[in-house]
Amino acid sequence: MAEETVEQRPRTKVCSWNEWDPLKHVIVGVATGTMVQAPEPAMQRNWPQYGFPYPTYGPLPKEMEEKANEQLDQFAALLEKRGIRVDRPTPLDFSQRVQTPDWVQDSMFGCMPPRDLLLTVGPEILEATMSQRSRWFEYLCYRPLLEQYFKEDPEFIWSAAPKPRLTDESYYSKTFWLDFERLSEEEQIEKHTYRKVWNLTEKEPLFDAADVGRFGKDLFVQRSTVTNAAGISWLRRHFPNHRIHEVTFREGAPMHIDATFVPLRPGLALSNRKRVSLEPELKELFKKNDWEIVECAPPARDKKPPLCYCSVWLSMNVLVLDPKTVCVEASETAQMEQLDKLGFEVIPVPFWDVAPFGGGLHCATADVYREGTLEDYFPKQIPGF
Ligand code: DAV
Repeated sequence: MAEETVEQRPRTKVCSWNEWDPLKHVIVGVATGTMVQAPEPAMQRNWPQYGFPYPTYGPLPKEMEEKANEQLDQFAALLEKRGIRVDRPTPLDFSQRVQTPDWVQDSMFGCMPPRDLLLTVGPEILEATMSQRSRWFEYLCYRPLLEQYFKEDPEFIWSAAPKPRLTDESYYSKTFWLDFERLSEEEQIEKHTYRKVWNLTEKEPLFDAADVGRFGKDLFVQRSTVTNAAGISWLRRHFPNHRIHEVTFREGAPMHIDATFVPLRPGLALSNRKRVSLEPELKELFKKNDWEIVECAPPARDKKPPLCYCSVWLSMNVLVLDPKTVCVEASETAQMEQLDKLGFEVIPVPFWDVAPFGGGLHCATADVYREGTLEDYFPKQIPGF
């Protein structure tokens, strides 16, 4: 019998410094078993029009799940056909009740959006803290892959941010989202976005990986409903060789930067036409370093689909395969045209059936390997930003 050793033949390389270098290896999520989450201090779902009034919870309908998995499988096959290695997570039984010494939570969530959880920075994959109890154990879905990469790539740095306690002290209110829903978007922005405070307290560092936009040496991290100031402070100390820029956009309930501010290639980023940056320094920094920021095209939809917590701006949640090639959701014709005019080969990918399971093409993926090196794309900095 072959002896098991820690270090085996290096079949795998983990490395990715930005969102645009040539993609060679990626994780694509799986929709199976995804839940409308049971209520918890971090989240209260209330979708009476779709059969899930607060506080009910349960799996998303099977026929929706089948359609989503079909689109995910087709997307994975498309990437493989282009020579990109694709791995898939292992779903757990997300309907199970989970607990830690501090709390009991009646359901988990799912593993469609690996981007939320896995932050790849160079040879490192960092498991984010997450901020919802229903997503506390989600990292387990990715452990079979991370264990394999650890064996196959002797240079892979595998790390996890401190697991948060997520006691009631991490939240201002147990009914935050029920109350928040009653505010108009202008009230949400006035009361919360301008103050950069939603339901997360600063008790402990909390962040989702998808609030980080990777531009080489510069990481742009969004303060959001799932990422607090302590989370950003933790990231700053964890990546001392990077420059971490905290950013906020004019939007009621920000969650994840990848439908708001998205790099396309060196010198070019796509910004949400509605969600304006609240830090003038962001624009200044880009201008100073000869980066162009273009406003995204109008989305194809004016309403999000049933049971979907993401917005219509998934239209700009694109996956860049290399600086000349980009995957865009197939019905987002205006977005496709705009990227075509900007010089990209645009690959249309049908993906809206995946949205209720946690996002678009960027959310549904996590980089393992992009060819390329760490570069400084913003040598002229703005003091204090
Ligand atoms: O703006 O709808 C989408 C990203 C979810 N991972 C939004 C957030």
